Amino acid sequence: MILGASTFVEGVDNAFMLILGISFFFLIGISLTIILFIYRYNQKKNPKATQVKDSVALELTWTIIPLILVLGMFYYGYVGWIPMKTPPSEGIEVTANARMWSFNFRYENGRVSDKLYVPVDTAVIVNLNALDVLHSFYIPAFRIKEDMVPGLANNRTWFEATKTGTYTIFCSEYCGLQHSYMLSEVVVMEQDEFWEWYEDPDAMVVQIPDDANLALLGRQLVERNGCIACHSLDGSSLVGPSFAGRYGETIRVTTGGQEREIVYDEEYVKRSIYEPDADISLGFRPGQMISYEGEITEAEIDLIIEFLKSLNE
Ligand code: HEC
Ligand SMILES: [Cu+2]
Repeated sequence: MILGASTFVEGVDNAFMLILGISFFFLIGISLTIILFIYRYNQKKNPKATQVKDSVALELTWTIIPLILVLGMFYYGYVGWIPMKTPPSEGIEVTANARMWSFNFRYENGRVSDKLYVPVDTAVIVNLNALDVLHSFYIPAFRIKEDMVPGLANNRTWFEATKTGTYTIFCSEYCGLQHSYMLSEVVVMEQDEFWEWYEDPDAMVVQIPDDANLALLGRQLVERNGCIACHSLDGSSLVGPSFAGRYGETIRVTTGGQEREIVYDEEYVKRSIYEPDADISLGFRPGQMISYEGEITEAEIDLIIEFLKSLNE
Protein backbone atom coordinates (compact mmCIF):
# COMPACT_ATOMS: atom_id res chain seq x y z
CA MET A 1 0.00 0.00 0.00
CA ILE A 2 1.31 3.44 -0.69
CA LEU A 3 1.77 5.66 2.29
CA GLY A 4 -1.48 7.09 3.56
CA ALA A 5 -1.75 10.47 5.21
CA SER A 6 -5.37 11.53 5.56
CA THR A 7 -8.53 10.56 7.41
CA PHE A 8 -9.87 8.90 4.24
CA VAL A 9 -7.10 6.34 4.02
CA GLU A 10 -8.68 3.74 6.28
CA GLY A 11 -12.08 3.78 4.54
CA VAL A 12 -10.64 3.56 1.04
CA ASP A 13 -8.01 0.98 1.92
CA ASN A 14 -10.54 -1.24 3.69
CA ALA A 15 -12.75 -1.36 0.60
CA PHE A 16 -9.72 -1.89 -1.60
CA MET A 17 -8.30 -4.71 0.49
CA LEU A 18 -11.69 -6.42 0.70
CA ILE A 19 -12.13 -6.36 -3.07
CA LEU A 20 -8.54 -7.41 -3.62
CA GLY A 21 -8.95 -10.25 -1.11
CA ILE A 22 -12.14 -11.54 -2.74
CA SER A 23 -10.54 -11.30 -6.18
CA PHE A 24 -7.53 -13.30 -5.03
CA PHE A 25 -9.72 -15.88 -3.36
CA PHE A 26 -11.57 -16.48 -6.61
CA LEU A 27 -8.48 -16.29 -8.79
CA ILE A 28 -6.80 -19.01 -6.76
CA GLY A 29 -9.99 -21.00 -6.11
CA ILE A 30 -11.07 -21.07 -9.76
CA SER A 31 -7.58 -21.89 -10.99
CA LEU A 32 -7.27 -24.80 -8.56
CA THR A 33 -10.74 -26.06 -9.50
CA ILE A 34 -9.82 -26.01 -13.20
CA ILE A 35 -6.68 -28.01 -12.50
CA LEU A 36 -8.58 -30.46 -10.30
CA PHE A 37 -11.31 -30.93 -12.93
CA ILE A 38 -8.80 -31.50 -15.70
CA TYR A 39 -7.44 -34.35 -13.63
CA ARG A 40 -10.65 -35.70 -12.13
CA TYR A 41 -12.85 -35.53 -15.23
CA ASN A 42 -10.52 -36.39 -18.07
CA GLN A 43 -11.80 -38.88 -20.62
CA LYS A 44 -9.98 -41.86 -19.15
CA LYS A 45 -11.27 -41.38 -15.61
CA ASN A 46 -14.73 -40.17 -16.56
CA PRO A 47 -15.70 -41.46 -20.04
CA LYS A 48 -19.36 -40.46 -19.70
CA ALA A 49 -20.25 -36.80 -19.00
CA THR A 50 -22.94 -36.02 -16.40
CA GLN A 51 -25.52 -33.26 -17.04
CA VAL A 52 -26.66 -31.38 -13.92
CA LYS A 53 -30.14 -29.93 -14.52
CA ASP A 54 -32.58 -28.01 -12.34
CA SER A 55 -30.59 -27.99 -9.14
CA VAL A 56 -32.28 -25.48 -6.85
CA ALA A 57 -29.53 -25.82 -4.25
CA LEU A 58 -26.89 -24.95 -6.81
CA GLU A 59 -28.86 -21.99 -8.17
CA LEU A 60 -29.39 -20.62 -4.68
CA THR A 61 -25.75 -21.05 -3.74
CA TRP A 62 -24.40 -19.14 -6.69
CA THR A 63 -26.97 -16.42 -6.26
CA ILE A 64 -26.76 -15.87 -2.53
CA ILE A 65 -22.99 -16.08 -2.00
CA PRO A 66 -22.11 -13.54 -4.73
CA LEU A 67 -24.95 -11.32 -3.49
CA ILE A 68 -23.44 -11.24 -0.02
CA LEU A 69 -20.00 -10.58 -1.47
CA VAL A 70 -21.05 -7.64 -3.67
CA LEU A 71 -23.18 -6.16 -0.89
CA GLY A 72 -20.13 -6.35 1.36
CA MET A 73 -18.05 -4.55 -1.27
CA PHE A 74 -20.78 -1.96 -1.65
CA TYR A 75 -20.99 -1.44 2.10
CA TYR A 76 -17.28 -0.85 2.56
CA GLY A 77 -17.11 1.33 -0.54
CA TYR A 78 -20.06 3.41 0.63
CA VAL A 79 -18.77 3.83 4.17
CA GLY A 80 -15.43 5.00 2.79
CA TRP A 81 -17.02 7.36 0.28
CA ILE A 82 -19.64 9.17 2.39
CA PRO A 83 -17.13 11.19 4.48
CA MET A 84 -15.54 12.43 1.26
CA LYS A 85 -18.86 13.86 0.15
CA THR A 86 -19.64 15.58 3.45
CA PRO A 87 -17.11 18.30 4.15
CA PRO A 88 -17.26 19.65 7.72
CA SER A 89 -18.35 23.24 8.23
CA GLU A 90 -15.15 24.14 10.09
CA GLY A 91 -11.86 24.30 8.28
CA ILE A 92 -9.78 26.36 5.94
CA GLU A 93 -10.77 27.02 2.36
CA VAL A 94 -8.42 27.07 -0.61
CA THR A 95 -9.16 27.51 -4.29
CA ALA A 96 -7.19 25.27 -6.61
CA ASN A 97 -6.85 26.69 -10.11
CA ALA A 98 -5.89 24.30 -12.86
CA ARG A 99 -4.81 25.28 -16.33
CA MET A 100 -2.79 23.61 -19.03
CA TRP A 101 -0.44 22.46 -17.41
CA SER A 102 -0.04 23.67 -13.89
CA PHE A 103 -1.85 24.17 -10.60
CA ASN A 104 -1.93 27.13 -8.30
CA PHE A 105 -3.63 27.64 -4.98
CA ARG A 106 -5.29 30.76 -3.68
CA TYR A 107 -6.02 31.23 0.02
CA GLU A 108 -8.75 33.30 1.62
CA ASN A 109 -6.35 36.08 2.59
CA GLY A 110 -5.20 36.42 -1.02
CA ARG A 111 -2.01 34.43 -0.70
CA VAL A 112 -1.21 32.50 -3.89
CA SER A 113 1.15 29.58 -4.10
CA ASP A 114 2.19 26.98 -6.63
CA LYS A 115 2.21 24.30 -3.90
CA LEU A 116 -0.66 23.51 -1.59
CA TYR A 117 0.46 24.29 1.97
CA VAL A 118 -1.89 22.98 4.66
CA PRO A 119 -1.90 22.47 8.43
CA VAL A 120 -1.99 18.95 9.84
CA ASP A 121 -5.18 17.67 11.55
CA THR A 122 -7.30 20.42 10.03
CA ALA A 123 -10.08 20.08 7.50
CA VAL A 124 -9.13 21.73 4.20
CA ILE A 125 -11.90 22.42 1.73
CA VAL A 126 -10.57 22.77 -1.80
CA ASN A 127 -12.67 24.62 -4.37
CA LEU A 128 -11.77 23.20 -7.73
CA ASN A 129 -11.54 25.63 -10.60
CA ALA A 130 -10.53 24.55 -14.09
CA LEU A 131 -9.62 27.55 -16.24
CA ASP A 132 -9.46 25.86 -19.62
CA VAL A 133 -10.19 22.15 -20.05
CA LEU A 134 -11.05 19.16 -17.85
CA HIS A 135 -8.44 18.37 -15.24
CA SER A 136 -8.61 16.14 -12.19
CA PHE A 137 -7.26 16.79 -8.73
CA TYR A 138 -5.61 13.66 -7.40
CA ILE A 139 -3.64 13.18 -4.18
CA PRO A 140 -2.95 9.44 -3.89
CA ALA A 141 -1.57 9.69 -0.35
CA PHE A 142 -4.86 11.24 0.78
CA ARG A 143 -6.99 8.90 -1.36
CA ILE A 144 -8.84 11.77 -2.99
CA LYS A 145 -9.51 12.32 -6.66
CA GLU A 146 -12.06 14.73 -8.03
CA ASP A 147 -12.61 15.97 -11.58
CA MET A 148 -12.10 19.67 -12.19
CA VAL A 149 -14.76 20.74 -14.66
CA PRO A 150 -14.65 24.19 -16.29
CA GLY A 151 -17.69 26.21 -15.26
CA LEU A 152 -19.09 23.63 -12.85
CA ALA A 153 -20.55 25.29 -9.73
CA ASN A 154 -19.77 23.81 -6.34
CA ASN A 155 -16.93 21.71 -7.71
CA ARG A 156 -15.06 20.90 -4.51
CA THR A 157 -13.35 18.27 -2.45
CA TRP A 158 -11.89 18.18 1.04
CA PHE A 159 -9.42 16.31 3.20
CA GLU A 160 -7.82 16.27 6.58
CA ALA A 161 -4.15 15.40 6.58
CA THR A 162 -2.96 13.27 9.46
CA LYS A 163 0.81 13.31 8.93
CA THR A 164 3.21 16.13 8.16
CA GLY A 165 5.23 15.72 5.00
CA THR A 166 5.18 16.38 1.29
CA TYR A 167 2.93 14.42 -1.06
CA THR A 168 2.42 14.58 -4.81
CA ILE A 169 -0.63 16.12 -6.48
CA PHE A 170 -1.33 14.78 -9.95
CA CYS A 171 -3.66 15.85 -12.70
CA SER A 172 -5.36 12.58 -13.52
CA GLU A 173 -7.45 13.63 -16.51
CA TYR A 174 -5.65 13.68 -19.85
CA CYS A 175 -5.56 17.39 -20.64
CA GLY A 176 -3.25 17.70 -23.61
CA LEU A 177 0.36 17.60 -24.64
CA GLN A 178 2.12 18.20 -21.31
CA HIS A 179 -0.47 16.50 -19.12
CA SER A 180 2.09 14.14 -17.65
CA TYR A 181 4.06 17.10 -16.34
CA MET A 182 1.05 18.58 -14.59
CA LEU A 183 2.14 17.94 -11.01
CA SER A 184 2.33 19.83 -7.79
CA GLU A 185 2.84 19.04 -4.13
CA VAL A 186 0.84 19.30 -0.98
CA VAL A 187 2.99 20.27 1.98
CA VAL A 188 1.47 19.31 5.33
CA MET A 189 2.92 21.43 8.14
CA GLU A 190 2.52 21.64 11.90
CA GLN A 191 -0.35 24.00 12.65
CA ASP A 192 1.66 26.91 14.11
CA GLU A 193 4.18 26.58 11.30
CA PHE A 194 1.38 26.78 8.77
CA TRP A 195 -0.22 29.86 10.29
CA GLU A 196 3.15 31.57 10.36
CA TRP A 197 3.53 30.82 6.64
CA TYR A 198 -0.05 31.91 5.96
CA GLU A 199 0.27 35.26 7.68
CA ASP A 200 3.80 36.03 6.51
CA PRO A 201 3.44 39.66 5.40
CA ASP A 202 6.57 39.55 3.27
CA ALA A 203 5.12 36.84 1.12
CA MET A 204 2.31 39.07 -0.11
CA VAL A 205 4.52 41.47 -2.00
CA VAL A 206 7.47 40.72 -4.21
CA GLN A 207 10.55 41.51 -2.16
CA ILE A 208 13.51 42.37 -4.31
CA PRO A 209 16.84 42.90 -2.60
CA ASP A 210 19.07 45.55 -4.19
CA ASP A 211 21.63 43.09 -5.46
CA ALA A 212 19.08 40.59 -6.73
CA ASN A 213 19.51 38.99 -10.11
CA LEU A 214 16.29 40.20 -11.74
CA ALA A 215 16.54 37.87 -14.71
CA LEU A 216 16.92 34.92 -12.37
CA LEU A 217 13.82 35.95 -10.40
CA GLY A 218 11.99 36.25 -13.71
CA ARG A 219 13.10 32.79 -14.69
CA GLN A 220 11.78 31.39 -11.42
CA LEU A 221 8.42 33.05 -12.06
CA VAL A 222 8.24 31.57 -15.53
CA GLU A 223 9.02 28.12 -14.14
CA ARG A 224 6.71 28.36 -11.14
CA ASN A 225 3.76 29.54 -13.21
CA GLY A 226 4.11 26.75 -15.70
CA CYS A 227 4.82 29.02 -18.69
CA ILE A 228 7.61 26.76 -19.91
CA ALA A 229 5.13 23.99 -20.59
CA CYS A 230 4.18 26.03 -23.67
CA HIS A 231 7.13 28.37 -24.23
CA SER A 232 10.59 26.92 -24.79
CA LEU A 233 13.78 28.70 -23.81
CA ASP A 234 15.80 27.37 -26.73
CA GLY A 235 14.06 28.81 -29.77
CA SER A 236 11.88 25.80 -30.58
CA SER A 237 8.12 26.24 -30.90
CA LEU A 238 5.93 24.30 -28.50
CA VAL A 239 2.25 25.13 -28.00
CA GLY A 240 3.36 28.76 -27.98
CA PRO A 241 6.28 30.67 -29.47
CA SER A 242 9.68 30.32 -27.83
CA PHE A 243 10.71 32.94 -25.28
CA ALA A 244 14.19 32.96 -26.78
CA GLY A 245 15.38 35.49 -29.31
CA ARG A 246 12.12 37.41 -29.70
CA TYR A 247 12.34 40.25 -27.21
CA GLY A 248 12.90 43.56 -29.02
CA GLU A 249 12.18 42.06 -32.44
CA THR A 250 9.43 43.14 -34.78
CA ILE A 251 7.07 40.19 -35.08
CA ARG A 252 3.86 39.44 -36.96
CA VAL A 253 0.59 38.99 -35.09
CA THR A 254 -3.10 38.82 -35.89
CA THR A 255 -5.15 41.45 -34.09
CA GLY A 256 -8.92 41.20 -34.49
CA GLY A 257 -8.48 39.21 -37.70
CA GLN A 258 -6.00 41.70 -39.21
CA GLU A 259 -2.41 40.71 -39.66
CA ARG A 260 0.06 43.39 -38.58
CA GLU A 261 3.59 43.98 -37.39
CA ILE A 262 4.28 44.77 -33.80
CA VAL A 263 7.35 45.33 -31.66
CA TYR A 264 7.85 42.70 -29.00
CA ASP A 265 8.32 45.16 -26.14
CA GLU A 266 7.21 45.55 -22.52
CA GLU A 267 3.77 46.70 -23.58
CA TYR A 268 3.35 43.65 -25.82
CA VAL A 269 4.53 41.19 -23.17
CA LYS A 270 2.18 42.66 -20.58
CA ARG A 271 -0.76 42.50 -22.98
CA SER A 272 0.16 38.95 -23.98
CA ILE A 273 0.03 37.88 -20.34
CA TYR A 274 -3.15 39.69 -19.34
CA GLU A 275 -5.05 39.40 -22.64
CA PRO A 276 -3.42 36.54 -24.53
CA ASP A 277 -6.01 36.59 -27.28
CA ALA A 278 -5.66 40.31 -28.08
CA ASP A 279 -2.72 39.68 -30.41
CA ILE A 280 -2.14 36.20 -31.74
CA SER A 281 1.42 35.49 -32.75
CA LEU A 282 1.45 34.31 -36.34
CA GLY A 283 1.44 30.53 -36.62
CA PHE A 284 -0.15 29.95 -33.22
CA ARG A 285 -3.66 29.34 -32.03
CA PRO A 286 -5.79 31.60 -29.84
CA GLY A 287 -7.51 30.21 -26.74
CA GLN A 288 -4.55 28.11 -25.63
CA MET A 289 -3.11 30.57 -23.14
CA ILE A 290 -5.48 31.75 -20.41
CA SER A 291 -5.08 35.22 -18.92
CA TYR A 292 -2.93 35.58 -15.80
CA GLU A 293 -4.82 38.70 -14.73
CA GLY A 294 -5.03 38.64 -10.94
CA GLU A 295 -2.38 35.94 -10.72
CA ILE A 296 0.76 37.62 -11.95
CA THR A 297 1.33 41.19 -10.78
CA GLU A 298 2.78 43.97 -12.94
CA ALA A 299 5.91 43.91 -10.77
CA GLU A 300 6.30 40.24 -11.56
CA ILE A 301 5.82 40.91 -15.27
CA ASP A 302 8.73 43.36 -15.06
CA LEU A 303 10.88 40.53 -13.73
CA ILE A 304 9.69 38.21 -16.50
CA ILE A 305 10.66 40.90 -19.02
CA GLU A 306 14.15 41.06 -17.48
CA PHE A 307 14.37 37.33 -17.98
CA LEU A 308 13.21 37.55 -21.62
CA LYS A 309 15.81 40.23 -22.28
CA SER A 310 18.51 38.06 -20.74
CA LEU A 311 17.72 35.30 -23.25
CA ASN A 312 19.04 37.58 -26.01
CA GLU A 313 22.45 37.93 -24.39
C1 HEC B 1 -1.17 26.41 -22.38
C2 HEC B 1 -0.03 26.96 -23.03
C3 HEC B 1 0.49 28.30 -22.56
C4 HEC B 1 0.89 28.65 -21.30
C5 HEC B 1 0.84 27.83 -20.02
C6 HEC B 1 1.41 29.99 -21.40
N1 HEC B 1 1.31 30.44 -22.69
FE1 HEC B 1 1.94 32.22 -23.39
N2 HEC B 1 1.25 31.73 -25.24
C7 HEC B 1 0.68 30.54 -25.61
C8 HEC B 1 0.30 30.59 -27.01
C9 HEC B 1 -0.36 29.47 -27.79
C10 HEC B 1 0.70 31.85 -27.49
C11 HEC B 1 0.54 32.37 -28.91
C12 HEC B 1 -0.87 32.80 -29.18
C13 HEC B 1 -1.16 34.08 -28.51
O1 HEC B 1 -0.46 35.05 -28.80
O2 HEC B 1 -2.09 34.11 -27.67
C14 HEC B 1 1.29 32.55 -26.34
C15 HEC B 1 1.82 33.83 -26.41
C16 HEC B 1 2.56 34.42 -25.41
C17 HEC B 1 3.33 35.64 -25.56
C18 HEC B 1 3.55 36.38 -26.87
C19 HEC B 1 4.76 35.67 -27.43
C20 HEC B 1 5.18 35.91 -28.83
O3 HEC B 1 6.28 35.47 -29.15
O4 HEC B 1 4.43 36.51 -29.62
C21 HEC B 1 3.92 35.89 -24.35
C22 HEC B 1 4.87 37.03 -24.01
C23 HEC B 1 3.51 34.86 -23.45
N3 HEC B 1 2.68 33.98 -24.11
C24 HEC B 1 3.90 34.77 -22.13
C25 HEC B 1 3.49 33.75 -21.27
C26 HEC B 1 3.84 33.71 -19.87
C27 HEC B 1 4.71 34.73 -19.15
C28 HEC B 1 3.28 32.59 -19.37
C29 HEC B 1 3.29 32.10 -17.93
C30 HEC B 1 2.91 33.03 -16.93
C31 HEC B 1 2.59 31.91 -20.46
N4 HEC B 1 2.75 32.64 -21.59
C32 HEC B 1 1.92 30.70 -20.33
C33 HEC B 1 0.49 29.46 -24.78
C34 HEC B 1 0.76 29.42 -23.43
CU1 LIG C 1 -4.61 18.58 -16.33
